[in-house]
Amino acid sequence: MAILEILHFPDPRLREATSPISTFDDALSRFIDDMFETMYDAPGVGLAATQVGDTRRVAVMDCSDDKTEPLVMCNPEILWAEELETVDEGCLSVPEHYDRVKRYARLRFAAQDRHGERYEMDAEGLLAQCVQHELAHLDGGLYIDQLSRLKRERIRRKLAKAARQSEAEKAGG
Ligand code: GNR
Ligand code: NI
Repeated sequence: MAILEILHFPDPRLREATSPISTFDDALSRFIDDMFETMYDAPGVGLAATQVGDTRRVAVMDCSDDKTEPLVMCNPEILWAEELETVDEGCLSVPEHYDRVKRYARLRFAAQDRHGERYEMDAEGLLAQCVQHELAHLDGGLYIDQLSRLKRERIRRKLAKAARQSEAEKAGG
Protein backbone atom coordinates (compact mmCIF):
# COMPACT_ATOMS: atom_id res chain seq x y z
CA MET A 1 0.00 0.00 0.00
CA ALA A 2 1.13 3.52 -0.67
CA ILE A 3 -0.08 7.07 -0.35
CA LEU A 4 -0.05 8.69 -3.78
CA GLU A 5 0.64 12.35 -4.56
CA ILE A 6 -2.56 14.30 -5.23
CA LEU A 7 -2.15 16.78 -8.10
CA HIS A 8 -3.36 20.34 -7.62
CA PHE A 9 -5.02 22.65 -10.14
CA PRO A 10 -3.65 24.03 -12.51
CA ASP A 11 -1.59 20.87 -13.13
CA PRO A 12 -2.37 20.01 -16.80
CA ARG A 13 -2.61 16.28 -15.97
CA LEU A 14 -5.96 17.02 -14.26
CA ARG A 15 -7.31 17.88 -17.73
CA GLU A 16 -6.47 14.52 -19.30
CA ALA A 17 -9.33 12.21 -20.19
CA THR A 18 -9.24 8.61 -18.97
CA SER A 19 -9.46 5.37 -20.97
CA PRO A 20 -11.95 2.60 -20.14
CA ILE A 21 -10.55 -0.30 -18.10
CA SER A 22 -10.69 -3.68 -19.83
CA THR A 23 -8.23 -5.70 -17.71
CA PHE A 24 -9.27 -6.35 -14.09
CA ASP A 25 -6.07 -7.80 -12.68
CA ASP A 26 -3.98 -7.69 -9.50
CA ALA A 27 -2.17 -4.55 -10.64
CA LEU A 28 -5.51 -2.73 -10.91
CA SER A 29 -6.55 -4.04 -7.48
CA ARG A 30 -3.32 -2.78 -5.92
CA PHE A 31 -3.81 0.64 -7.53
CA ILE A 32 -7.37 0.78 -6.15
CA ASP A 33 -6.06 -0.05 -2.66
CA ASP A 34 -3.52 2.77 -2.97
CA MET A 35 -6.29 5.13 -4.05
CA PHE A 36 -8.36 4.20 -0.97
CA GLU A 37 -5.36 4.70 1.31
CA THR A 38 -4.68 8.10 -0.30
CA MET A 39 -8.35 9.14 -0.06
CA TYR A 40 -8.77 8.14 3.62
CA ASP A 41 -5.45 9.76 4.52
CA ALA A 42 -6.27 13.10 2.81
CA PRO A 43 -9.06 12.84 4.11
CA GLY A 44 -11.67 12.94 1.37
CA VAL A 45 -14.94 11.25 0.43
CA GLY A 46 -13.81 10.45 -3.12
CA LEU A 47 -10.75 10.24 -5.34
CA ALA A 48 -10.42 9.84 -9.12
CA ALA A 49 -7.40 8.30 -10.86
CA THR A 50 -6.92 11.57 -12.74
CA GLN A 51 -6.06 13.26 -9.43
CA VAL A 52 -3.05 11.00 -8.92
CA GLY A 53 -1.83 11.33 -12.52
CA ASP A 54 -3.29 8.08 -13.83
CA THR A 55 -5.53 7.76 -16.92
CA ARG A 56 -7.37 4.57 -15.98
CA ARG A 57 -11.12 5.21 -15.76
CA VAL A 58 -11.57 4.46 -12.07
CA ALA A 59 -12.59 6.37 -8.95
CA VAL A 60 -13.10 5.39 -5.31
CA MET A 61 -15.56 6.85 -2.79
CA ASP A 62 -16.70 6.49 0.80
CA CYS A 63 -19.43 8.90 1.81
CA SER A 64 -20.40 7.06 5.03
CA ASP A 65 -20.03 8.79 8.42
CA ASP A 66 -17.91 5.99 9.90
CA LYS A 67 -15.84 5.32 6.75
CA THR A 68 -17.06 1.75 6.37
CA GLU A 69 -18.61 1.92 2.88
CA PRO A 70 -15.81 1.85 0.31
CA LEU A 71 -17.11 2.00 -3.26
CA VAL A 72 -15.11 1.30 -6.41
CA MET A 73 -16.33 2.75 -9.68
CA CYS A 74 -14.62 1.38 -12.80
CA ASN A 75 -16.02 2.71 -16.09
CA PRO A 76 -18.93 4.49 -14.36
CA GLU A 77 -21.90 5.96 -16.20
CA ILE A 78 -24.94 7.87 -14.99
CA LEU A 79 -28.17 6.19 -16.11
CA TRP A 80 -30.54 8.95 -15.02
CA ALA A 81 -30.45 11.98 -12.76
CA GLU A 82 -33.06 14.40 -11.47
CA GLU A 83 -33.56 17.70 -9.64
CA LEU A 84 -30.69 20.00 -10.32
CA GLU A 85 -29.82 21.95 -7.15
CA THR A 86 -27.09 24.26 -5.92
CA VAL A 87 -24.70 22.74 -3.37
CA ASP A 88 -21.40 23.55 -1.67
CA GLU A 89 -18.45 21.67 -3.06
CA GLY A 90 -14.72 21.27 -2.56
CA CYS A 91 -11.97 19.17 -4.14
CA LEU A 92 -8.68 17.73 -2.91
CA SER A 93 -7.11 19.04 -6.15
CA VAL A 94 -8.29 22.59 -5.38
CA PRO A 95 -7.13 22.94 -1.76
CA GLU A 96 -8.72 25.47 0.58
CA HIS A 97 -11.51 26.44 -1.81
CA TYR A 98 -15.22 25.81 -1.63
CA ASP A 99 -17.94 27.16 -3.83
CA ARG A 100 -21.49 26.57 -4.93
CA VAL A 101 -22.12 24.45 -8.02
CA LYS A 102 -25.09 22.75 -9.66
CA ARG A 103 -25.52 19.02 -9.12
CA TYR A 104 -28.39 16.56 -9.43
CA ALA A 105 -29.94 15.58 -6.10
CA ARG A 106 -30.68 11.97 -7.11
CA LEU A 107 -29.31 9.63 -9.73
CA ARG A 108 -28.77 6.01 -10.69
CA PHE A 109 -25.38 4.93 -11.95
CA ALA A 110 -23.77 1.79 -13.34
CA ALA A 111 -20.13 0.83 -12.82
CA GLN A 112 -17.88 -2.20 -12.46
CA ASP A 113 -16.17 -3.27 -9.25
CA ARG A 114 -12.46 -4.19 -9.01
CA HIS A 115 -13.19 -7.63 -10.47
CA GLY A 116 -15.10 -6.25 -13.46
CA GLU A 117 -18.49 -7.21 -11.99
CA ARG A 118 -21.15 -4.74 -13.17
CA TYR A 119 -23.48 -3.18 -10.61
CA GLU A 120 -26.09 -0.44 -10.51
CA MET A 121 -26.80 1.82 -7.55
CA ASP A 122 -29.19 4.62 -6.61
CA ALA A 123 -27.59 7.62 -4.94
CA GLU A 124 -28.79 10.81 -3.29
CA GLY A 125 -27.30 13.61 -1.22
CA LEU A 126 -23.52 13.61 -0.77
CA LEU A 127 -23.08 10.27 -2.56
CA ALA A 128 -24.93 11.54 -5.65
CA GLN A 129 -22.85 14.72 -5.54
CA CYS A 130 -19.65 12.75 -5.22
CA VAL A 131 -20.51 10.45 -8.17
CA GLN A 132 -21.00 13.53 -10.40
CA HIS A 133 -17.77 15.11 -9.06
CA GLU A 134 -15.66 11.98 -9.71
CA LEU A 135 -17.17 11.40 -13.17
CA ALA A 136 -16.21 14.96 -14.09
CA HIS A 137 -12.61 14.26 -12.97
CA LEU A 138 -12.50 11.16 -15.21
CA ASP A 139 -13.33 13.44 -18.16
CA GLY A 140 -10.73 16.04 -17.18
CA GLY A 141 -13.31 18.28 -15.48
CA LEU A 142 -13.18 20.17 -12.18
CA TYR A 143 -15.99 21.76 -10.17
CA ILE A 144 -14.38 25.17 -10.64
CA ASP A 145 -15.21 24.90 -14.36
CA GLN A 146 -18.72 25.92 -13.27
CA LEU A 147 -17.45 29.16 -11.70
CA SER A 148 -16.82 32.49 -13.45
CA ARG A 149 -13.55 32.87 -15.34
CA LEU A 150 -12.55 35.62 -12.89
CA LYS A 151 -12.98 33.34 -9.87
CA ARG A 152 -11.19 30.46 -11.61
CA GLU A 153 -8.27 32.74 -12.55
CA ARG A 154 -7.98 33.96 -8.97
CA ILE A 155 -7.80 30.37 -7.74
CA ARG A 156 -5.33 29.47 -10.50
CA ARG A 157 -2.96 32.31 -9.58
CA LYS A 158 -3.08 31.52 -5.87
CA LEU A 159 -2.46 27.78 -6.32
CA ALA A 160 0.24 28.29 -8.99
CA LYS A 161 2.05 30.57 -6.56
CA ALA A 162 1.73 28.04 -3.73
CA ALA A 163 3.12 25.33 -6.04
CA ARG A 164 6.11 27.52 -6.96
CA GLN A 165 6.81 28.22 -3.29
CA SER A 166 6.68 24.55 -2.36
CA GLU A 167 9.06 23.77 -5.25
CA ALA A 168 11.44 26.47 -4.02
CA GLU A 169 11.33 25.07 -0.48
CA LYS A 170 12.12 21.60 -1.79
CA ALA A 171 15.07 22.96 -3.81
CA GLY A 172 16.33 25.14 -0.94
CA GLY A 173 16.21 22.27 1.58
O1 GNR B 1 -13.49 15.08 -0.16
C1 GNR B 1 -14.24 15.63 -0.98
N1 GNR B 1 -15.35 16.26 -0.54
C2 GNR B 1 -16.33 16.71 -1.38
C3 GNR B 1 -17.28 17.57 -0.86
C4 GNR B 1 -18.30 18.03 -1.64
C5 GNR B 1 -18.40 17.63 -2.93
C6 GNR B 1 -17.45 16.79 -3.49
C7 GNR B 1 -16.43 16.32 -2.72
S1 GNR B 1 -15.27 15.25 -3.40
C8 GNR B 1 -13.88 15.64 -2.41
C9 GNR B 1 -12.71 14.71 -2.71
C10 GNR B 1 -12.30 14.92 -4.15
O2 GNR B 1 -11.69 15.88 -4.54
N2 GNR B 1 -12.65 13.99 -5.00
O3 GNR B 1 -12.35 14.11 -6.30
NI1 NI C 1 -12.15 16.27 -6.61
